[in-house]
Amino acid sequence: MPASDVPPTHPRYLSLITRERIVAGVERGVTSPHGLIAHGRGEAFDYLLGEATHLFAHEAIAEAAKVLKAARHPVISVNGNACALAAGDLVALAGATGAKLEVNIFHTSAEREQAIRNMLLEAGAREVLMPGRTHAIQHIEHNRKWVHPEGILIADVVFVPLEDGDRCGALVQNGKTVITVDLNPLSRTAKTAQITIVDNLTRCLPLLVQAVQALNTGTTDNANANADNANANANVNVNVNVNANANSLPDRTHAPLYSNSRTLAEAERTLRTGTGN
Ligand code: PTJ
Repeated sequence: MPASDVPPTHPRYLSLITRERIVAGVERGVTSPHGLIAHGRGEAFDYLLGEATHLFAHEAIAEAAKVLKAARHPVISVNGNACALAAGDLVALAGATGAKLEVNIFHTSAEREQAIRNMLLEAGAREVLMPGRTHAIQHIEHNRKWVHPEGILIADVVFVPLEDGDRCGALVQNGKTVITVDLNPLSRTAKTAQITIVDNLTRCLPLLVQAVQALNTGTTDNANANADNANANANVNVNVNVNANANSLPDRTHAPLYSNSRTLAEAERTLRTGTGN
């Protein structure tokens, strides 16, 4: 595919460039053709959410960072869409959390599993676990049941962006704490995971890495202290700049304890009332 000739000044530049990453993923054998459809669905929800990282997503990101940091054996489960969109950030998250990266795909293909592994290695991963065909989690029938014995099989926390509902439910039934990223707050995955970040993977992943790094270095309070207190009210929908950095993260000092059902309710209300834009 020719390099993009979309100028950065195009009003839909980010969206179009992201779309090209998914197309390139298909051409490279990383992403399933079905992934194009999944991406389009994500785009539609993102459009309705104003293509912004809302306060409910920031709260889920902060909770995810804490849970990943406290995990004994965290694993990042990578599929074809996540890899094409964010290989570098997934590797960075593995580095920050000490989590293992494991390939796990819905649409069965040994070649694509290998292509995903290669792309993660190119992005700097030191180790990428493959699902194999010897160990499986329970409560699921299709290809996604296969796991690595040193990865998802023994994981206590699994970060799995763009998951399908069946496997998310199976992971939970297998005793895992599941953190997902899904722009659709109505999906079965969103409702089944313990933590759902309703945001675009490309926006929230750098923020999640940053949140974990802040926990690692003990700078979380400083980041929050610099934040705009007006954003702290969890009952108000706040659009946070797409390129938010540590100094623009909202202050959650007085936010109530994390609740995934509240996150989903706020995301759904934002969608239905059109207040995302
Ligand atoms: O590589 P494979 O074979 O594992 O296939 C991966 C896909 C994503 C194709 C597969 O898991 C699938 O079909 O997923 P679903 O059931 O379509 O769910 C994808 C969910 O992710 C949908 O709810 C989309 O709204 C959401 N989504 C799509 N793109 C993004 C997203 N959420 C966050 N960020 C995105 N960029």
